[in-house]
Amino acid sequence: GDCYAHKRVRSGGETFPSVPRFLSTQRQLYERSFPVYKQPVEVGFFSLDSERNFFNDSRQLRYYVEPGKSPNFSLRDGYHDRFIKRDEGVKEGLDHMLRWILENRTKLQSKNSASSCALGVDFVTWRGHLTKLLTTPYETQEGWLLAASKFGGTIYISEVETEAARVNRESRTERHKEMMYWGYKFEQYICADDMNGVPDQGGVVNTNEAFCTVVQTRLSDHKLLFSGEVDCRDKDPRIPAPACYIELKTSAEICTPKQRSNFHRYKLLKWWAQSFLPGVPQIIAGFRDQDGIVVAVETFHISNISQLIKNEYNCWKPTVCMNFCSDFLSFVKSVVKEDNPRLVHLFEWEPHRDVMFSVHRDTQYTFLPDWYVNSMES
Ligand code: 0WD
Ligand code: CA
Repeated sequence: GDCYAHKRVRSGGETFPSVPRFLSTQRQLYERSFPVYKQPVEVGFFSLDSERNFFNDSRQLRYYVEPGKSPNFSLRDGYHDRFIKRDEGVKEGLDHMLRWILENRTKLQSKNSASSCALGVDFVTWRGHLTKLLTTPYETQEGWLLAASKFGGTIYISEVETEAARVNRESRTERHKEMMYWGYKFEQYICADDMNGVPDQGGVVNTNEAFCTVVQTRLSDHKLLFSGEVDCRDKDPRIPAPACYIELKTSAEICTPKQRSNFHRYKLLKWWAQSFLPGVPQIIAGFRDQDGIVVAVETFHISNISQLIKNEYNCWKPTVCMNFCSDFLSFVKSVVKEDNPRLVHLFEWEPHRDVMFSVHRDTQYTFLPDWYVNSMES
């Protein structure tokens, strides 16, 4: 037979010495040993207030207050009268992270002084973008667009909303809009503003407010600097970040074996990927019924999740997620060679397809702002 046709390749289209033009997302190609992933180190944090103003401090960090096993929280409470929603039409790109980098530049540079590039890292991005990469080999519904620019030796990666995502966002049902509020309301039932405080369950939910950790780590030979939003921390001040952080989630209550299987196969994949990346060790999940009443609260330890799912037939594997992400970042490095903040390589992926890219010089895709470029160059 023709063995060549059966040979699986991760990336292709190459005619030496030019670069590959695409990257496969087929799971089998990434089933090898787990890549090096260094323990993430928190190098800083920042806060966004109720008007989305940036502060180079932890003023928005909240403290976890244990809710009890079956607390009967109503997640619908306050949706109509005590809810201020962030304007999702405003695309902030990497701006808050870039602001943090500018204000903490000397700290970063002295930490990474042995390196050739200005910041001493290969990639700067949001944690959420990396989560999408980790789950790509298993994603069958939503594609993504990631813009990449190289500047000062570092590649910045910023998401571009797909057409499909924009259509979805603009056509949400009233029920869906309300359910999006439920996750934030759950946070309010469980978080206090002060170490010795109690949750203010009658207060306003404002989704402009955020506390973000900035971590540095390495995946294979890729040095990463990324930021992610953190819901709250353990009250014990002796636990260092990011080990003290706690991710909060809500999910529909599980009543049937089928629902349990779907939860393991799809939801736990996303939860694992998101928290594993910054080294957040646990998730507190509120399971709610159709009417938005929390009927059970459960803790998931990130380090146990891969054991939990091992009984599912044909389930996701952490090693596939991490190896795909590592190979994608290698692919980006091989493609994005020119150091130019106005040049964008747009990486594009649709389910059941390969990752592809296109090149855009000085277009609407350029995302590194002049205030950042000018300040870094001076
Ligand atoms: O411009 C963009 N395309 C994005 C900007 C996409 C995603 C996030 N952001 C920004 C925002 O400034 C936000 O403050 O990143 C911050 C959060 O970043 P992340 O931690 O990297 O994002 P992700 O892990 O996807 O989400 C963490 C939490 C979510 O919690 P749940 O439990 O639902 O995963 O951040 C919130 C949400 O509460 N969140 C967002 N907040 C603001 N803008 C966004 C968003 N686009 N997406 C999720
Ligand atoms: Ca959350």
